[in-house]
Amino acid sequence: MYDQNHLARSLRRASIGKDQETFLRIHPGGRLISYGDFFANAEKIAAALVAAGVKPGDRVAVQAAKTVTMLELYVGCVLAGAVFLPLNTAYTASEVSYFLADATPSVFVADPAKLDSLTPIANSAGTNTIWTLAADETGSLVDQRDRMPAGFRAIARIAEDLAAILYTSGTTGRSKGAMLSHRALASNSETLRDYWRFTGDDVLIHALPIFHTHGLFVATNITLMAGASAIFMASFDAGAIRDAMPGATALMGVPTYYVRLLDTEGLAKAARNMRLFVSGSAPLLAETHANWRQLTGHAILERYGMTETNMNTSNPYDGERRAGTVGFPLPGVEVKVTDPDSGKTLPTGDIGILEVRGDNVFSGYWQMPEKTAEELRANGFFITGDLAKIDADGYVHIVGRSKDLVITGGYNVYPKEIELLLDDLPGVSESAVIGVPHPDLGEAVVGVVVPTTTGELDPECLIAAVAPKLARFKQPKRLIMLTELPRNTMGKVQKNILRERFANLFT
Ligand code: MLC
Ligand code: AMP
Repeated sequence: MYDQNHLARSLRRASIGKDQETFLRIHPGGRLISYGDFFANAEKIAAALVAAGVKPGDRVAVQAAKTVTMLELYVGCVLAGAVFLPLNTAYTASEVSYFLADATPSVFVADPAKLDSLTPIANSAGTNTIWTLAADETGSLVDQRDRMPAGFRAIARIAEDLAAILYTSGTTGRSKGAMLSHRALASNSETLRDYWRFTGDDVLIHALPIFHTHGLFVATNITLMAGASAIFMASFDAGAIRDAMPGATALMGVPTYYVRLLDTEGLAKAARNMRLFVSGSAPLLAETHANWRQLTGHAILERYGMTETNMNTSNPYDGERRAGTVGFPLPGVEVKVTDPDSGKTLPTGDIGILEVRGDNVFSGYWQMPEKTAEELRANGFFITGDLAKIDADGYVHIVGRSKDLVITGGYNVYPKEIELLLDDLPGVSESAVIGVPHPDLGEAVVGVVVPTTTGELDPECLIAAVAPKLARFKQPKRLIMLTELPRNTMGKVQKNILRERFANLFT
């Protein structure tokens, strides 16, 4: 029934004939979701979407708590040929407004608690079908689903058709929608399943959010494609993850997970029979890698990816997992390090911009052909904006970023977006937003503000003033007042000097 739909086929293949087996075990409570029930519900949602007028290629946006129904909606979209567009639950109404206006979805699924504020926003984006989904798995999406029969025949989709759009922040402050094809998602997750040896016997601890690549396309797709099962946690809780380990085989997390888990009692014993710990989305400190190994005996497997590309490189399953590196290009992925000015490939060991090519790479930015052309070369190489080197043994090292980006607890924050808001406030002459080392989050967002000469500014008031427009994780953890910003001879703000000066703010 899924034969004609590229990604649906790939997601379903491993669980055919295993309808009674468990796909998800919900934590807390232990409720079991079988493969059969999960796909039947996804089929019903696909039928509901089609009944609501959703056509292939239409966007279906969702900003809702992590639930099984949201995963069913994802697969339902794939089956209906729609483009799944999940949004971070931390986004404020003002942020959501941008995404809806840009993507003009046919359907928007919202948390019922936010319905009043988001309905007018969705309506002005031309979206009139608004369904709700609450954290307790109730809402009109569920009602729509339960009115429909299962057995939906997946709409035919070829490899190039879009399956999802995920927004990634942009250096100019405007977020860009990365268009991900059926091929990009299917090929990458299948590769990862095999590279990391996932089988039907695996039990993954799934604590990541499902509105980003890591929790959705890595953790969820791999589980489905292996016919494995997952312990499905609505949010991160270090104690709950530790307690789940004896009944699990694998964990995927951002570095903050590992830092926090190291602080839990009894970790070594709990982790004893685990098979695999994967880290990514932000740099894992070599120190965390070493501490983890010493305590648990496991070498964390670090991999490197992006919203635009899914996963590009991974440390080996069998060979040496080298701390401070992101391993080797995955099968089917080419990487090279190029000179930022000439675009020429650099010799082994030299630092330059990492470029990647493969089936995993996105199809471009939604309705931004100029941005697409700037970052995606005609020959298929995507210019990641990450600074890297490849050592003599072939290990890729991410050594920095050429893009002005802060990664805090695995979430990306583009300084420009915050600087634009700060600069608009009365009494602010200019601002610079930087990331500085933070023991828990890797990097923390810090704002440096230059007041107008007359102004007396209270940092707390400034943060409060931008808060309604910024998701919590983007808000500066600290604001510092300076009389001027350091600039080079060209007049460009020298953020490196600010980063050095405030490097010890949190450590
Ligand atoms: C929460 N806060 C953060 C934050 N997360 N601040 C900065 N950065 C973050 N990442 C805020 C909270 O709102 C709260 O604010 C305060 O910080 C402390 O909250 P907490 O309770 O300690 O945070 P918690 O809810 O536990 O969240 C931390 C976290 C979470 C690490 C579990 O951020 C998380 O799930 N990160 C994973 C992100 C992810 O999935 N990234 C993958 C992207 S895909 P206050 O002031 O109200 O107390 C990608 C591609 C790839 O990058 O390669 O994978
Ligand atoms: P995102 O846009 O949220 O997908 O974030 C992608 C960015 O996260 C990459 O461009 C890198 O800068 C960073 N990243 C992901 N994985 C790693 C890693 N293992 N080490 C260092 N940086 C990483």
